[in-house]
Amino acid sequence: MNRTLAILKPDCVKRNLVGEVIARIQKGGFKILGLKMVRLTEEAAGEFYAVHRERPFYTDLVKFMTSGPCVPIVLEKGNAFEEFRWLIGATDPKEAVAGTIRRDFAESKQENIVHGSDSPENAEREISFFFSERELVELK
Ligand code: 3AN
Repeated sequence: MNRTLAILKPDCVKRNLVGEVIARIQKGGFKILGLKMVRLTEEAAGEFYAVHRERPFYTDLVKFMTSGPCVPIVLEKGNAFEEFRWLIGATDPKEAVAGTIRRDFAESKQENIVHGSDSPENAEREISFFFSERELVELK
């Protein structure tokens, strides 16, 4: 078992898709270890996406991620990050496989509903960005 971080992005919250997306995640066999709703500041969003600082879409990405509340969720499953990347699909919803969350709900490469960590190392770094260990439950 290992952990990954999902973020239901501001488009997901605004479009009232939080429940539907969480249902997909739970049906996919992921256990929820922690969940909250937060409004990211510009500074926090900039720090979270620091790896993309040089990319042309960075400013718009920070603007989008601070445009409303989002819902970070800590998930547990065997092979969590890879399995979750499969469940959400490619960054560009047009390229995402049928039945994936982004293919079914996302509107663009930027407004693509959900974030998923891209490695176990980044998952742990991203989890600690949003949650302290005492906020996470232990599943037996
Ligand atoms: P993913 O979320 O699939 O891991 P990353 O990490 O490459 O994709 O990008 C992080 C976020 O930046 C994406 N979720 C998306 O919101 C935004 N993004 C990535 N590529 C583009 C792009 N070409 N144009 C606009 N936004 C993008």
